[in-house]
Amino acid sequence: MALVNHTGRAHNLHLHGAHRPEHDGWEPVPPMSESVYEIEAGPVGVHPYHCHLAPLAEHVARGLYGMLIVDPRESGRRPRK
Ligand SMILES: [Cu+2]
Repeated sequence: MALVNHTGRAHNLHLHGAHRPEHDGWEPVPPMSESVYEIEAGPVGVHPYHCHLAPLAEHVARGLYGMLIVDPRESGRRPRK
């Protein structure tokens, strides 16, 4: 997954999940640049991510967060009732 920073401030994409430390998203991505995070989809579940630069609450309040949902490969996600 890639973070393309078209803003005038540095951001990053800190991942909460299983991945190699060098792709943990702590490094700032300067304005008008991008960073690619190499991660594997797993384990099954919900993996939040967010910008982790100060002031963190401001970055998150402006919507710099999200989640990856990893479904089981064989069975997929059960239909909602
Ligand atoms: Cu940010």
